[in-house]
Amino acid sequence: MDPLVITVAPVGGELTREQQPRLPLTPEEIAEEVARCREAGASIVHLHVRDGRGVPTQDREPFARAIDAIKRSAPDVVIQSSTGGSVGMTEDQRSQPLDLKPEMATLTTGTVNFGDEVFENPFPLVERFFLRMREIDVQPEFEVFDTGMVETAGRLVREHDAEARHLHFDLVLGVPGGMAGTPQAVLHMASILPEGATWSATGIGRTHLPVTLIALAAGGHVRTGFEDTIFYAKGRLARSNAELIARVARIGAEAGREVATPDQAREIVGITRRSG
Ligand code: KMH
Ligand code: ZN
Repeated sequence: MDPLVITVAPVGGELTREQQPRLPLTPEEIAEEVARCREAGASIVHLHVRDGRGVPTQDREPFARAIDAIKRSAPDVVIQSSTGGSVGMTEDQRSQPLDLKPEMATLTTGTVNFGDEVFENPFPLVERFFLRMREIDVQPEFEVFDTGMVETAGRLVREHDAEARHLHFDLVLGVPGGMAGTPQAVLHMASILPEGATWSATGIGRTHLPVTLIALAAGGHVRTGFEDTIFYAKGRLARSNAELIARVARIGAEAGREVATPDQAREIVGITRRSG
């Protein structure tokens, strides 16, 4: 099996300090947290940022400030900017981080109920994001919440990607409204991915540990962090994102999956082999 790529999602697009008092908000706080996560075994950071009041934003400037700070605190980490943003943001808002040409960016390939709200991703929007990423050479991580989104990723590749570049997916399971965060769901999703694709998985909330464990055992990679779970165990808030990363790294090591370096992660997810 490949070394284990651990992605940290330290901020999220919806979470508040009221829910998780250790949530990093400023560029400096985010960068310091990413450095601790890098130390603990993370090789990719899935990045959301906040404005000066701590409100989620997709604006270019706060993204640039956070990325500059991360490049100082954890220079080798892979930065994966969110294009999902927060529920309700417009396409123009969501696409701004792409102006900074990150190495990688998320691409959710369908609409999903998101608790009481709707995370809207109609096909024309998804297609525009995909084409823009290909044009500026940003590797997409297909962020899929159900099987239909895998089908849509396949359609994008069939219609627009004659060169057959490497595909990487993140299975986001356990969102209220999306697919369940069960071992069976992880294995089913992994079984329908296009041939040769790599994948990571995360379970939201109480589904986090089962999804993590099955992904590790099945040869997938893992995402963790406050965006996905604010708890370390039932009733006990995580002390930091790094605490969550360290647990995955420990379990991975016991299971024969040493953590990947950022350069190994680049290779595995297709950043450095994206033309071949
Ligand atoms: N905040 C969610 C609505 C992404 O980053 O690309 C969307 C999200 C996905 O977090
Ligand atoms: Zn996100």
